[in-house]
Amino acid sequence: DSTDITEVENYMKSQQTSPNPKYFGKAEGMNVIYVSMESLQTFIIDYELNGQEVTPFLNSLIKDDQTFYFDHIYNQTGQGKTSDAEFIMDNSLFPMAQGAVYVNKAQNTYQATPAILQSYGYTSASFHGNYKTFWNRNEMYKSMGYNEFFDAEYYEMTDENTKNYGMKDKPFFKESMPYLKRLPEPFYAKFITLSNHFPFKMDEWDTDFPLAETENDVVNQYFQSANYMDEALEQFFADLEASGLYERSVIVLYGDHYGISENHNEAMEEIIGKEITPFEYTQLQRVPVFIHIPGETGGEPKQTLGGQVDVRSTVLHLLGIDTREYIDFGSDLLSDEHREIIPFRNGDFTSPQVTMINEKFYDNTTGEIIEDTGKYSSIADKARKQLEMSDQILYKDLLRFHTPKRFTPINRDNYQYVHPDH
Ligand code: GP9
Ligand code: MN
Repeated sequence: DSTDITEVENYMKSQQTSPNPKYFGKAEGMNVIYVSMESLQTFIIDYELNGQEVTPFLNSLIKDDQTFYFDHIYNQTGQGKTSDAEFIMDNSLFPMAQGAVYVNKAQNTYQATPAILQSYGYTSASFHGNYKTFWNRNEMYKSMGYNEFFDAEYYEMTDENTKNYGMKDKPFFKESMPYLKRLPEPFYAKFITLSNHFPFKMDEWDTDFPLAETENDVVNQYFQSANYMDEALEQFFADLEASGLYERSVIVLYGDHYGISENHNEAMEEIIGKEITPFEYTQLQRVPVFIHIPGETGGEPKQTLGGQVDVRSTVLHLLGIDTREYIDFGSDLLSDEHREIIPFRNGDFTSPQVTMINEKFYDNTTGEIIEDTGKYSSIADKARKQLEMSDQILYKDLLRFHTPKRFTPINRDNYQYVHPDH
């Protein structure tokens, strides 16, 4: 019923973050390229393995004038992993507490980024070197309004080019370029990398980067595999420059979720040189976010506390799009009004002073447990409220009743992802 959407709409009005006039519209009309960086966690940025940088290209982007780097963004994914991260990025809603929203709620009504950008003349496409039915993407993409889906069928899935779920990142980006160049501009394109996936084992001919030297193969291999992704990204950026697209595109790179689970804490303690308490484990849930904007000055790494849910309004504001019309749980990372209560999908949260893990509050400065004076549980209530509202939207399919101005609702029948040879 429609009273529920009214409640959500009123809540949104009370939560609005005004765009920062310094950045609003600075990338108006540009192409938008997102890269989902498989399993990339923030701890590995600037990390040196025996004096050797693991991600030299990403590290160089931090120093690049035109890149905004955020080092305090927490992943908010649940069991839907990569697909949850995609969902959050495109919808600014939270994924589900159980199961994957891509699998369970693909038929719902959404007002996702590809659909929003359509009314501004954009074409959209997703690129991924795995088959289209994985994570039910071919169904969910219809609801989100993706015009094209370049899945495994568009790539040379040879033994040499693939491992684990599909394409290795270097051939994936290489083979994507001709398709990307053919898209009408402006476009919104999403690249979902794959080879830095658990258990991170590489084919020896693909790398000469050393393994880490803990007792744990998964952890050791992670460094090699992350280094390979970094090289693939460097190659992609070079190809974008050569094609001319680089100068007319905002590029957003984000880590999708953790790569190394708590089963590997012992080896990870060696890596980060600290005991992994619940508080430290939460710090490991940070994922890097880079936004490259031609002609803008990114400055020093930004410690703004945020979640993946905050990226969409940041980007839409850069494009000069007012997000007030949309149901959006995020808050522009570049705004002075940015909200810093970051819910995690399990109901925990972090905020500037305090982090809640399993009903316990931790002081962010000391990492020690602290008593609540009542103040912290009221922050917990605010975090929970956001998750509850978002859950209501998914369970009751409430966006059916929300009608933003300048938005054409998506008709799923207009979308299908069939390779031309079929
Ligand atoms: C599979 C890829 C990896 O297509 O997205 O999925 P993950 O296991 O990381 O969710
Ligand atoms: Mn993933």
